[in-house]
Amino acid sequence: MQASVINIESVRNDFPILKRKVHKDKLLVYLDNAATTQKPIQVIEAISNYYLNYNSNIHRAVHELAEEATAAYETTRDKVAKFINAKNREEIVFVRGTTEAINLVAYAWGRQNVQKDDIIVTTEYEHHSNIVPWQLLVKEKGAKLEYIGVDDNGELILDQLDTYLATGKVKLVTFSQMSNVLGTITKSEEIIKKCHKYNVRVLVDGAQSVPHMKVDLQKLDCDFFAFSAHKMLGPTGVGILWARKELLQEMVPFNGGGDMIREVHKYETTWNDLPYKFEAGTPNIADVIGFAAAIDYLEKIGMDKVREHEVDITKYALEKLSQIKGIKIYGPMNTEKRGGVISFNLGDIHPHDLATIIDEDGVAIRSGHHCAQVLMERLDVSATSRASFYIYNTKEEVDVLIKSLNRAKELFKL
Ligand code: C6P
Repeated sequence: MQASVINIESVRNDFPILKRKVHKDKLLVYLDNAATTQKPIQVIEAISNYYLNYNSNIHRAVHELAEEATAAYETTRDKVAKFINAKNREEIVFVRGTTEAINLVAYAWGRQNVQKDDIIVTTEYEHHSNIVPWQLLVKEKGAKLEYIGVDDNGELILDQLDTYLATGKVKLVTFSQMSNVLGTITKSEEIIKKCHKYNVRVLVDGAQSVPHMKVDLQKLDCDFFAFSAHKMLGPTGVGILWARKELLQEMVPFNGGGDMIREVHKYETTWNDLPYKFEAGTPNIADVIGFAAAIDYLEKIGMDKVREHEVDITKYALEKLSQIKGIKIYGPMNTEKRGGVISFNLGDIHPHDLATIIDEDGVAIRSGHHCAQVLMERLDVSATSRASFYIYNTKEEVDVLIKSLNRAKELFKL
């Protein structure tokens, strides 16, 4: 195995699924990490330990099991706050994922703050979850949705933001800190500074950034931030909405029910403290507890090393992929500007056909529109193939990908 800043051999041993064979005898080469990552044994055990030993509802009963479950659940909140350097633990709201976090803001903040003719600005490289909630909101309010365009290098055309801000009508600017298709890392701090000069709120979609690089929310200085546990070794069904305390205090609840109330009377209810005001009903206790083990795992490696490893493997993959005749790679080629997500098309082979062929060799990639159809329109394609890396991937696995792509080329006589 080629050298890396991460002890890959030891890391891979923590992921039972990586020993799995697919199509009878092909060792799994998992390159679909932008969709969801695999889970280390530590995360799997944290979840089963909860169910085996202290399964209980939280924030309600006083028995020992309930106390243990509540403590473990709240420990995850502290770990998340530290991981992203949030100022206050009350600003960390557990939700189901990035999608729910953005919908929560569009509903609870957007419906209170966005009026007719106001503008929400998003970008052409957003995931559908950072487009559709805003479309719903602007339709309801008679407001407008505008897009920052993407240039031919896969980067945002930031001059367009200046034009929108100059109208004085922008209420919110939102963007992904890393594109899930192009891998482009957004110039987030620059955008946020500009927006704040105009007193415009900013929501950052961190679904593809938090798993892969150090994110410091106090430095970033945005107003809302969303990400998902399952893209960073954690379980599915857990996500985080972070928002400034003052904003969460002003916002109306998203869901009504248990745990989010202080007092309920026949016709009036008062709200619980933050963050519980936004966590109605029995939450996903087991998976929130499992998420803490994922954070511990990443912190033990160190996010700087996670990034360094991915830059190294991405550089290698870009070099090797570029040598394949007929390939078109999307997004910046400079690894300082991008993360470990590489979208490409090979001749006129449909991405689904390509993905099916290389799956026969054990290589799992994603093909399709990647929930980014606005970007597909911009790129003038209906779909792409996408390989995406994480801490356990190796250059040898990139070699398997390349070999498999060459086999597909031969099959299609390209
Ligand atoms: N992207 C992908 O294969 P959820 O599904 O709520 O955990 O995350 C949604 C989401 C939001 N923003 C970005 C930038 C994302 O990449 C995703 C999820 C996956 O690219 C699944 S579609």
